[in-house]
Amino acid sequence: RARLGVVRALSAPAAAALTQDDLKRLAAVRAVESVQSGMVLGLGTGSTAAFAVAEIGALLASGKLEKIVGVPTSKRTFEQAQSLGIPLSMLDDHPHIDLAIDGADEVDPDLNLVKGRGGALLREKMVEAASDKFIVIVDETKLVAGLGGSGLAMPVEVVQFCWKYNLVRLQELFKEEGVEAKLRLEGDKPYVTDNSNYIVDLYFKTPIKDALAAGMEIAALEGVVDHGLFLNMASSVIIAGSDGVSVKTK
Ligand code: ABF
Repeated sequence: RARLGVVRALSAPAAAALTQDDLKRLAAVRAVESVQSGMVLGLGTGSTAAFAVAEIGALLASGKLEKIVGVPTSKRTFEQAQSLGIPLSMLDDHPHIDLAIDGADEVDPDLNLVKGRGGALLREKMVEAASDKFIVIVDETKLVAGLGGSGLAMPVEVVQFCWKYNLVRLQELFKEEGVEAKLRLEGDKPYVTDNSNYIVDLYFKTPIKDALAAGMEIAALEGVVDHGLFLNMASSVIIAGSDGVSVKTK
């Protein structure tokens, strides 16, 4: 089980007045305290990660940080970071990343994650797997007792070719659990990832019993590119909630 680290409590009335965005920003700013000049940084995707990218941009602009190189996990993040003047690169040129900071959709008590509801799971997993340290930043709504337990999507990125075939195979894989598989849409068209793939969202009715086995079975299907189970990857999780900011470390 993860260890609960430093807790920096906010006073109750102050915390109660905070919006969800305030909590995301608090977690993001706390994570950026670990950034040091000269680092190669994995830049996450999503509304929480965007606060971290903004903070890194502000610290660079003020001269408090120098010589940072960012490796973005999506085209969206690339555009945000570029607009803030953060020097950018790719894994091809910087295959070793010092620290990645990113959000998550679900965090279980062992710091395993569901990610990818924002559609960027493949690049996130590649960049975060290449990182010495991966700090996850969430507000307290992302905490679950078991992955898949929120009733929301667990995404699987699949090639476009015969996507329906894979959707059916994914559904059959979890037939006993009664999982529903749906092609992710954007308007009335399939959602297309930055890597020109589709996403099949899996909806579990109960938490996934064995996430490691589930991840391996999903990944073994030909035509599956990757899935949103990020197991044993997070070094620590920063959680902002009404009681303050807490850090859970492996
Ligand atoms: C990324 O953005 C994803 O892995 C996850 O799907 C999503 C979380 O978004 P938000 O921070 O907006 O809740 O971190």
